[in-house]
Amino acid sequence: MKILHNPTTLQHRTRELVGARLIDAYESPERLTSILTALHANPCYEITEVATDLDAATAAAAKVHTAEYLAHVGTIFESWLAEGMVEPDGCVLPECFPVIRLGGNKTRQPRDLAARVGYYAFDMSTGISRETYASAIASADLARRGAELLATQNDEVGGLVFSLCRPPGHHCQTNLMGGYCYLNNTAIAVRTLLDSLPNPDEQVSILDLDFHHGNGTQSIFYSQRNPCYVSIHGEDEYPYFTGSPEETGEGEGEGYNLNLPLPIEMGDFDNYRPRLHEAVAKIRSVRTRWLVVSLGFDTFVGDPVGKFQLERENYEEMGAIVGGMGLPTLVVLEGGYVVEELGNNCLAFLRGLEK
Ligand code: SP5
Ligand code: ZN
Repeated sequence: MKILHNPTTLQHRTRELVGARLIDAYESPERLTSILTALHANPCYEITEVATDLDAATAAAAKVHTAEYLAHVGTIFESWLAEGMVEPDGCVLPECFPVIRLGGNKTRQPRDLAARVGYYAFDMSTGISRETYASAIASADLARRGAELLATQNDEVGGLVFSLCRPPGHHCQTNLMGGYCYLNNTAIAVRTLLDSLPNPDEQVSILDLDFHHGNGTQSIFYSQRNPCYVSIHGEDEYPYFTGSPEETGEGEGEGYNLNLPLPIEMGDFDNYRPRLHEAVAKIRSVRTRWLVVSLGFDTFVGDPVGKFQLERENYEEMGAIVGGMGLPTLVVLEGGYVVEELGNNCLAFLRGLEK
C-alpha cells in the first residue's frame, strides 16, 4: 500500500458556527497529526511525502470545479483582507445565501465581496483562512496523485493507495463549498481515473463511508453512468436536504446513484454491516475496475459531529469487507473528529483492508 501525505495540508485552520457560537472548527490540523503519529509508530507503514504539483492539481481541479469558483476560493481571503473585512489570522464566512425561495433571477457572481461568499457556500462551517486555498489544492493533489498511481503503477502499490487528504471534499459541489469542504478531492481522483479508463464499459465506483451524505460527489456525477456512487450515512442528518434513497441518478446516470441512509439509533455495527454488504453488492453488480473510498471516521461512537456508534474494532471488519472485493482501491480521507482515536481507527481500517 502507498500512503500519500503533503505537509501543506496541515496549514489550514479555521472557525465554524455551531449553534450561536463561533468556535475552532472540528476539522483541525490535529486530526491529521493523530493519523500521522499512529502510522509513524507502526513499522508496517511508510508515508510518502510529496509537495503540491500546482499545475497538475489546478488542471485536475478545473475538470470538476468552475474556473470562477476556483478563482473565488483562491482569492477571496486576500480580497477581504485588502478591504479590512477580516484580520490576517481570521476567516471569511458567508452572511447571505441565494436560497431558491428568494425567487430572484440574479444567478451571476455578486460584485459585493460579502455577498459573493454566500453565493459559493451552503453553510457556515466552511470558513476561509489565509492558508485555506494552499491546503485545499494540496489535498486535491494528493487525491489526484493517488488516482494516477493506481492507474499507472497498480502492481508497485499493491493495488492500494491511501491519500491523507485534508481539508475533506465530499460535500463540495462544482461551485459550492460546505461541510469543511472546498474542493472535491474524491471527485477529482475519480475524474483522473475516468480519463485513464482503458475500456469505457468498465466502471469506477465510489463508496462513501463518511457519516454524512456526500452531496457534493453525488451532484457532480448525478447524470453520468460512470462513476457509480454508493453512500451509507446518517438518515436526516447533515447536510439534511440530500441523501434519500429516491435520489437514484438522472438521465444516463439513472440507477448509478445509491443512497443507503441509516437511522442514527441503528448506528452500531450490527445494523451497519448489512448496509455495507448492500453497498458491496451494488459495486460488484457493475463492472468496477477501480474503487474510490471516501472514508470518514465520524461514524465513531462519541464523534462530536456524527451520531453513529461504531467502535475501533468495527473499522477492521469494515476494511476487510471493502478489501474483500479485491479491487484496486484508492482511499481518500474525509471526516472523523474524535482526534485522540482517529489514528487508531485509521490503523484498524488499514489492517482490515490489507487482510
Ligand atoms: C467532511 C465532514 O464530515 N463534514 C461534516 C460537516 C458537518 N457540519 C455541521 C454538523 C452539525 C451537527 N450539529 C452539531 C452538534 C454539535 N455538538
Ligand atoms: Zn462527515
